[in-house]
Amino acid sequence: MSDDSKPLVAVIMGSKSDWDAMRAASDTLKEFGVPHESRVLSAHRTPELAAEFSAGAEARGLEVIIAGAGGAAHLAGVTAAYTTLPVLGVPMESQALKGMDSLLSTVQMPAGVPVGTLAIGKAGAKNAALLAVAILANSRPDLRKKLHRFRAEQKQKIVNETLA
Ligand code: RP5
Repeated sequence: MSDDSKPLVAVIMGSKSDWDAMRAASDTLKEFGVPHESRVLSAHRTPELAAEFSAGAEARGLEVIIAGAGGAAHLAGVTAAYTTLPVLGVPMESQALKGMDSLLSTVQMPAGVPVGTLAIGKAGAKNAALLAVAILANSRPDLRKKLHRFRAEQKQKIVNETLA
């Protein structure tokens, strides 16, 4: 699986100002060699584009969508409204409320249209990518192997930790 083949995952975000955190999702997908695309799409500022993108995602071959947004964060919910692909929401850390607004807006989807919500900010972005890899790995043994290796290396780093 190479990075430049047809994207399996889309990383979308409400504003370019989200990229600092959302880059962690893209970087992690890159590490796993998962072809993906990253772009800005806003539920508020470009509602038609967001709808068009989400409605066409499955036909384009995408399998998972990661959506980061902050404040009154509707992007993940709106995306999920237009597709049955798994949508992973990442609440951005907002200035006013430190991301509590984003978290509640993203996580509290009424029953019927799910959004899998991750932690606020960079940790959530990275975990969204790892979860996307885990979803893809259900039908891709090479990715499952990479996930096992990732966990083993992570464990080894902790085991090797020394405190001065
Ligand atoms: C949301 O508004 C974006 O996801 C971003 O987190 C927040 C602020 O956007 P900017 O004003 O920085 O463009 O739509």
